[in-house]
Amino acid sequence: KYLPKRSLSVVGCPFSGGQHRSGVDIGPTTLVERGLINEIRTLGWDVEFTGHQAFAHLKPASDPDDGKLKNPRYVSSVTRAVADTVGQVCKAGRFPLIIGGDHSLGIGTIVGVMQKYPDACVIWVDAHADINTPETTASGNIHGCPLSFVTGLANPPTESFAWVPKCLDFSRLAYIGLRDVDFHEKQFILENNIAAFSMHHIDKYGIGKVVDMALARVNPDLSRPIHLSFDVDGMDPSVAPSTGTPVRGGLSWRESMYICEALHETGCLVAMDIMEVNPSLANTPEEAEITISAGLSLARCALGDTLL
Ligand code: 4U7
Ligand code: MN
Ligand code: MN
Ligand code: MN
Repeated sequence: KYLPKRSLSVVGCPFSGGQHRSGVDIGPTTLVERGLINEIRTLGWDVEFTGHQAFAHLKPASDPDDGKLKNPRYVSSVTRAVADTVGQVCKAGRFPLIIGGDHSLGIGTIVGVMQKYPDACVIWVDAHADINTPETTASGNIHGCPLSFVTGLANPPTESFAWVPKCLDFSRLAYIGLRDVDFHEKQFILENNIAAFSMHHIDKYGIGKVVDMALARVNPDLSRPIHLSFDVDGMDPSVAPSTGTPVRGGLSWRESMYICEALHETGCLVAMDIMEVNPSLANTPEEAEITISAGLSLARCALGDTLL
């Protein structure tokens, strides 16, 4: 609907500054090494990939906490650069496939997508709600905060993030897969009437119905572009163990792929994040392997790998 040409740019974001565990920065390099580009080409996409984003030069010599927030300047510069890149890709009529990296990158991907598609909705697949504010975050890890920054719940979030526009209305955000939501985040979701489908709803209604209900809330006539932000910890640790903040009781392999397939089917998908793949946290080679396969498979399913 929005991208008649099937052209795509892979935006590799080797970045781990939004949380404290190292290794999530090798997520994108590993996905590309394992054949991501070719798999997408096989689906008929014209794929542009000119190497991963370089962030090292954005790291300040000193980056003291901003209130509770950790690495505030570094996360701010990196997400700002990502917003620029994603904005350019979208404006060129291409689909940005952003591979992380930790989920603080979502600040950049959402701001970038909104530059071209200001009325886009966001489907956030995650065990977590990632909507802590600089005041409510217990960890200070910015990967738990991106949605408070872009929705304006905390805007401007802090001095270091003064550039972030309020660009996502609560009525255009839907969660799928939630099961580890902090106390204040629950209040924010309820107070702002955000569409939130937890694992409980998936058990109750099934994933098919839940995707329909999520779309009915944020994109009832399929008249809006969709940005899918997929945190692999939304998946169950049995199928995506290599991630920084795994939570039991998550989406099965098929439920995860179904979400991507169903969003592809809408014809409205204009951008996708695959975040929090951290191969270095695997306890066995198999754990890394299945998590990387999951990442590759999510991309294929969202990009039109269908049998029928
Ligand atoms: B992820 C957490 F407290 N809510 O704020 C926090 F439980 O991008 C976790 O979804 C955030 O992986 C997880 O630190 C961020 C915590
Ligand atoms: Mn997340
Ligand atoms: Mn998460
Ligand atoms: Mn995580």
